[in-house]
Amino acid sequence: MKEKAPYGIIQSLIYSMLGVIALCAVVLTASAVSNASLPGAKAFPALDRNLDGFLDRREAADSPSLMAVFGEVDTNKDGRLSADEYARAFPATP
Ligand SMILES: [Ca+2]
Ligand SMILES: [Ca+2]
Repeated sequence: MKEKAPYGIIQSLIYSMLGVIALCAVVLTASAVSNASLPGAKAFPALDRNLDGFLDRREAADSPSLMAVFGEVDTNKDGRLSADEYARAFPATP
C-alpha cells in the first residue's frame, strides 16, 4: 500500500500555525493599543506645557493617540481638555 500524502495533517498544521500567528498578532496589537491609547492621567501635567490646567490641541499633538480622540474627550467642546475631561477619558491605572 502506497503512502498517501498526508494533506489532512499538513492542512491542520498550517491552520493551527495560522491560529497561533493570529493569536500573537491580536495579543501584540492589544498590548500596543493599551500602551499607546491610554496615556494615563499622570501624563496630563507632562502634556500641559504652559501649565494653564488645560490641554489644547497643540499640547495634545504630542500624543497622537490622544489627538485621535481629542474631540470625544473634549466633552464640553471648548477646544481644550480640562484635567477632569482627561481623567474621565483616561482613568489613572492603579
Ligand atoms: Ca495647556
Ligand atoms: Ca473641554
